[in-house]
Amino acid sequence: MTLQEALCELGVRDDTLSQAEKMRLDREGYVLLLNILSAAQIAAICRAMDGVYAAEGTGQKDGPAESSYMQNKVAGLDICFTHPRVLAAICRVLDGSIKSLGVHGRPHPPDGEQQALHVDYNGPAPHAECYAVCNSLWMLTEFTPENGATRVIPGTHRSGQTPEEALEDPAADHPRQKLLLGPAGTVAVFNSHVWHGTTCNRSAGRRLSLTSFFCRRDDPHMVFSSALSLAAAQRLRPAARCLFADPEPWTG
Ligand SMILES: O=C(O)CCC(=O)C(=O)O
Repeated sequence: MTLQEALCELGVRDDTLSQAEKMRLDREGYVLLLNILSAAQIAAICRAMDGVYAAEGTGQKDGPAESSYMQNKVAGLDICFTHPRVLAAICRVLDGSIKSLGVHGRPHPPDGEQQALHVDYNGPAPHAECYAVCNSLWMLTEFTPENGATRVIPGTHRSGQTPEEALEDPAADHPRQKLLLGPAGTVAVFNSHVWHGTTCNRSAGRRLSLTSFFCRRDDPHMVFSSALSLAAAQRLRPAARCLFADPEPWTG
């Protein structure tokens, strides 16, 4: 099955995103997609992820901040790399040449830190609007100004610079930063060359989210084995499996 056939089977069409959404992604580097998950889907995803977090100590004192490749640890997250609206947005940024790099969860607990502004790429800065990476941030609780919503600096995917190159202190607040805010069930798709990062969680509750990350299918800086384990590959239908590209299964 070709990638184009897979995307078509998963429901991605030229008009899956509105013109305004496409323009926002192009110019600002991000777009908010509302009502992607229902309350029942959110509850099921949170239950599955909490089992992994409890086993790994993710988000707990001295535990890791993030749990990686969660599609290999639990079933039930497949919507995060197969939803047509999200895939259409990823395809817009990566010119339709996409490869899933898996699903990663971040419980961002109370007092969770403000990350330094960063991009999700180690290769050279993009030029001629040819981008290598694109992320989708799935809000599993409401994202508010108090609970550590992700900040982005609009338009910086076109700056040709990383925050480390351009800023004296990438961890500091930035005068042009915008917060990605929305109710649970919202997905923010952002060009991963946009400068971004979590803000500090000053609320009493966890800010639950996951990221479903993609790269350009043939990017030379993102070449490693598939992000999909053999067991997960067997669970998926061919169109979903095709998004992961590599025949070699994930080895951890
Ligand atoms: O969870 C967030 O707010 C953003 C996470 C992020 O930027 C990252 O882990 O690279």
